[in-house]
Order: sequence, then C-alpha cells, then structure tokens
Amino acid sequence: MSSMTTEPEMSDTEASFTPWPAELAERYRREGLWAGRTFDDVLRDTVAARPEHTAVVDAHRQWTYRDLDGKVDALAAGLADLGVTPGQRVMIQLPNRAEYIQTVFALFRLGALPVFCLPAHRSAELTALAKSSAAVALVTVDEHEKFDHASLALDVAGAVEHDMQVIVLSDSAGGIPDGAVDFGSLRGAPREFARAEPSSVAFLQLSGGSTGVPKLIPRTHDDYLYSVVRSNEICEVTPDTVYLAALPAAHNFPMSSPGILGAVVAGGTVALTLSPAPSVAFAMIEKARVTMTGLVPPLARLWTETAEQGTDFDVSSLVTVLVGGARCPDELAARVEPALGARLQQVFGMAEGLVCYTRFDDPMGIVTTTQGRPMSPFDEVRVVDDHGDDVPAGAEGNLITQGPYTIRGYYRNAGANARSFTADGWYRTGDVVRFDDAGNIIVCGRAVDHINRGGEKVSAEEVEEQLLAHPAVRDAVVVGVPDPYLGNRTCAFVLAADPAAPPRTGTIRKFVRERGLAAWKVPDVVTVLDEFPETGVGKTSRKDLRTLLTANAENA
Ligand code: AMP
Ligand code: DBH
Repeated sequence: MSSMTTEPEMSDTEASFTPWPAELAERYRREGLWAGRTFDDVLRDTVAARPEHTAVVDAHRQWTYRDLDGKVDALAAGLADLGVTPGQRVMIQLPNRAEYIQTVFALFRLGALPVFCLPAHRSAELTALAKSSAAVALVTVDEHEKFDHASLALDVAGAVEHDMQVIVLSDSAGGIPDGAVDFGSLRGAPREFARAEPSSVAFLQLSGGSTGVPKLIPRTHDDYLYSVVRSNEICEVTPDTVYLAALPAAHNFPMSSPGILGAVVAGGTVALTLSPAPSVAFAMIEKARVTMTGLVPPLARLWTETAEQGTDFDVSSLVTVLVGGARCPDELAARVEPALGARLQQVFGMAEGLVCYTRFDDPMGIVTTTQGRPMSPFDEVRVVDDHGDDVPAGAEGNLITQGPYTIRGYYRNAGANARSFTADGWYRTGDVVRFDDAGNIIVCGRAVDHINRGGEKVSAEEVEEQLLAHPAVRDAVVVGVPDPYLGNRTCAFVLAADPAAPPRTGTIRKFVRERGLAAWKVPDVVTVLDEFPETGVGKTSRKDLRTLLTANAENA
C-alpha cells in the first residue's frame, strides 16, 4: 500500500464525511471562500479584538468576550478531565441560556464535535441520535418547561450500549441526580489543545428529515464559517449587532443565518431568550437593545399581531427581522415591517447547506413574496423534473443544489445518501420551487413527504411507525393539511385492529407522546377510518386523505 493513513478504513456505509470533489474544494480555497480558520480561531480573534464588549446576555447573565473566553477555557479543560477527547461527539440539549454558547465553544476549543439536539427532543430522538453519533456525553439541564431533562438523559444513557456520560446544568442545589456529572464542577486548569484542522468536521447538525430518525449532518469549519461570513455580509452584521436567539439556539437558522455565530464572528452580541413568547422575548429586546432576530412564520405572526395591538415594551432597537424555516404567507410578510418597525428579510435555508436571502435593496414586493436567492455566487441550483431533467425557465420543479457549504453526504448513512444525493453529489432538497424572472426562488411545496409544521419538520414515516406500535391500530397514514397559523397541521388516519372496538383518538395522541416523541410530532388530529382510499395502483393516496380531511373540516 502506497498510502498509509491514520484514519481507520471505512466502508461506504460508515463514511462519516463525504468530501467535495477535489477540483471544487480547490476552487473554494483558491477563491478564498474556505479561509482555513476554525470556530475556535474566530472566538479567539474576537476576544483579542473586543475583550470588554458584551458577548452574551440572557435573563440572568451578561458576559464580556473576556468572560466568555475564560469560561470556555475552564469548561474545555473540565470536559478533557472527564475524558472527552478530540473528535468525539457530545450531544447538547440545552435551552437558550448563556451556558449553551459556552458549551459549544468549549467543545470547539477541545476539538470535540457538538451534536445539536433540540430541547423538544424526547427519548425516541435522543436515543437514536446517541446511537448514530456514538456520543460519549450528553449535556443537558435539570428542568426546562416543567420537563425533567436530567431523567430523560439518564434513561437515554441507559438505553445505549456504549458508555455515555450525562452532564447536568442546574441552578439549584440538589438538581444533579445520582449518576450525572454536575456541569458546574467541570472547571479545569486552562491548557492548550491541538488546533482542529479547518477542513475537518466541526459538529453534527440535525436534519428535520423526511424519514424515521433525524439524520446527522457533518459540517466542516471551512464550509460553515464561509456560510456565516457570507450571511454577515448580506444581513449587514457588524460589531454593533445584537442578535436575539428566539428560536431554539441549536437550530441551523438561529445558529448561522446569520445567527449566534454571525454575531460572534462580527464581534457583536448574542442575546438569548428562554421563550419566544412576546411577553418574554420583547422584554429581552428592550433590555439588550436587540437589533436582529430570526423567526419562523407562526412566531412572526404572533409578534406582528402583538405589536399591532400595541405593546408596552420598547422594541424600537430592532433593525432586521428574518423570517424563514417555512413558507411565510405573503399577507403576513407585508405586515411584519409596519408592525415591528424593522425591515423584513426572508430566508430559505436548510441544515444541509444552501441558504437563500432576500436582499435589503430588493423592492418590497420581492421581499414579501419570494424567498430570495442563494447567498453565494458559488451556489449552483437547478430545478429538475422527476427524471432529473431541467424544467423550462420559470416552471415548478425539484430543487437540487451543490456549492461551497452544501454537504455531499450525511454522517454514516449510506441509505439516506443514496436517496438524497444525485450520482454526481448534488443535494436533493425535497423542495418544489420555481424561479421568478429576477432569479428569486418561490417555494411552492415539498416533493418528499415531510410536513412543515410552522418550521418544525415532521416525518410522516416516523409518526406512522409510532402509531403502528399501538395494539389497537392496524394501519396508519400521516399527512399534512393546510393550516392558517402553522402552514401545515399533522393529521393521522388509522384503521382499527378491531373495527368493533375502535381506539379513542385522545388515547392515540397520548400514546404517541408517551412513546417519547417530540411534542411537535404528536398528530394534531387523529381520525379512525374503516378503510383508506386507494390510488389506481392500490397504494394509499395521501392526496385523497387530504381531500377527505378538508371536506370533514368544512362540514364540522
Ligand atoms: P431542515 O432539513 O430541518 O434544515 O429544514 C429545511 C427545510 O425547511 C427546507 O428544505 C424547506 O423545506 C424548509 N424551509 C426552510 N425555510 C423555508 C422558507 N423560507 N420557505 C419555505 N420552506 C422553508
Ligand atoms: O429551516 C431551516 O432549516 C432553515 C431556515 C432558515 C435553515 O437551516 C436556515 C435558515 O439556515
């Protein structure tokens, strides 16, 4: 063998990272897109440039960059003392509070890979992620929104075959259960860690996904940092920017579009709110003089309506409100700016890569009716039919893409890679879109059956699997139907195992919840049927079910 490598040989099914083709990688480097910096480099640079500037604000804490740097040093050392080593995966399930930022950057400093879980994830998701990432630790909080996260984490650790430490952040004495490590005790003497390779995987992001288990998305320092730097240019992020993480901080949108990382790269401030409800979030906007935030459409509606009705909070510091994650109705888009006194920017993005923005010099009509255009001149986008052929200009079709920050494959998931990428490595977004004459994208819907419930993605297959586990359920189909507030509502149709004793719909919803699924995936409506309508080929027709449901709703 001519080439010896330190990496263990991996078969395709185990590939943790699919590289860009060499000529593209070379081009992205030559053009300066991949700048050869790591996220730890970025934090160190900002600390050096603006040590006394406020880095992080939450309901209880306010840290300068110097404070943050010290806390990151201590936690990185504490994690190393616990046995965490570079390259290992560590799951994070923390609410939006200052320690979230500290933990992410401590893992970057140490060279371990954060796995970005959401606070709403329950045992089904966390166990699957713990197994697929082989995480050595899970960092969580004792309690959030009256839910006992520490017990959940311990259950997950017990359910996986490998050793996984549970690290619990608690504000109260006695909040750390037996078997867990106290986050507060993880303070080691600062030390030097080997610098990560900028072309290596920095973390694993999650896909909303259309199949069973959330898929892991490997993102490198080079590619992700480029997406953040480019977002900062387009969204005009400066050292004066105060970005509010109102959505769950680990989501790709508040993390990078331009998000928390955008603020840190620019030397601005990250504000975090535990709740996006106007009564809580508006108070943080007033307190931290927030200039920018990102919202999913249902939240944008809630904030807009609250502001239209008049609020006692001073939200006049807001300059930019990004709306994305799901299609923003044109009617709502037109109301955001007048109500909140901040410019609207639509963003259409995905954790796999491609992010599109409307631009600040776009006419208002473009900003309120389109989802913008790719942020990078190096993004390549095509709209194709079901055979992979390009559709005529302006026609609807499937969006596929490749570029300097779009992944070429999921983490150790050959099956998903075969479905989600073309033979030459373009990512099939699953979105049905069209381009307007000026090159702006209009998102028309989804080809792949996932339901976008106000920005939270629901996999029909995943929920169907859970429903089928109920003894009184013989068959199940889950579809999304239009909903004025959420965009889509999740509706489950089930056939009773014993038609003489159909299950109660409330029981079924409770069952799904208790199976350990994130609450947003519990069907909004359950209907028990005698039989499913069928398509010509004997396949259950989701379209017929949708029609049936709409008709039922109208008759109700
Ligand atoms: P995820 O896989 O969870 O990162 O979700 C990405 C998906 O969210 C995209 O492929 C779209 O289906 C959807 N999405 C994100 N932003 C928008 C938007 N502005 N309009 C419509 N759909 C969106
Ligand atoms: O929905 C998303 O995943 C999303 C939305 C807006 C995203 O990943 C992003 C911006 O970066």
